[in-house]
Amino acid sequence: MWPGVALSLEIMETIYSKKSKFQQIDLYQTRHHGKMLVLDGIIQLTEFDEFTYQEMMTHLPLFSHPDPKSVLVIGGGDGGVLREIGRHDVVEKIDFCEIDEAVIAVSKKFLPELGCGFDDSRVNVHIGDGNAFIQKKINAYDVIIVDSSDPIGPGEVLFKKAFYEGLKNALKPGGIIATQGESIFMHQEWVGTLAGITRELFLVQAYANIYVPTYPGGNIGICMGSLGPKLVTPARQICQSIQDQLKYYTPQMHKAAFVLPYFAEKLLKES
Ligand code: SPD
Repeated sequence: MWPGVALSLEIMETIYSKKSKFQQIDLYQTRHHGKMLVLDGIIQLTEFDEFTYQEMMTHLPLFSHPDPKSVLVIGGGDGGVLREIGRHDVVEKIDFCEIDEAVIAVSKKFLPELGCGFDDSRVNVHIGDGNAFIQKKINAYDVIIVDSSDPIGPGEVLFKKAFYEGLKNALKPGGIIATQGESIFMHQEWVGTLAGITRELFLVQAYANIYVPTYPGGNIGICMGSLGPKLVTPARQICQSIQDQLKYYTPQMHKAAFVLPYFAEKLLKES
């Protein structure tokens, strides 16, 4: 996907390697970064830095919402986002829709620190197409998180305007979405497209940038839309017992993530 650009990690062992109905799934033991999950040749996570992405994908929207009771996660079959949502007692119901049940099985078996997200009794698992799932939902969720792979293969449909229209319709008044927003360095066309779509559809739109050393460019974005609440400042206080479980998110990081380099500001404005 990124001709001329590569990241090298030394692999000690292949733990799992199989083609599912939808994609090639590989799990490796690396020398330094722990286990690494790769889908269709693209790194999805390593044990070394997965916390940055899962925490920010989850806590940015959940702390931006004043009272998130009903949450939907699309994608994220590894369970990491579910693990993070589980820290919020205020959440009553977590619907989860993933197209590839083989990813869930691999995570539960080999990545227990992520797969544990499925142990939460509030989680209802639906196996199927996220776009089809969302188009049937109206006024159902306070927060929707889309933890997708990249816009090729099974994730492609999740980067289209029709999908975002479905997300908007599925939100309750005052609802918030957070979607995997690619890299302001490596994927400017996709970032621009997502920003344009969310600006057109939502009352409030914002884009956060976070460090993820093993993603292309060492960073990734989170594209957010809101039907009411501000996004760039938390609406709820974090209690110390949750803060102590986290490694990346703090109320200060919440605000800082939306402060972007000038070129990215311009890209988002002009999209
Ligand atoms: N370029 C890779 C983007 C991967 C985003 N999804 C990762 C899944 C982690 N829960």
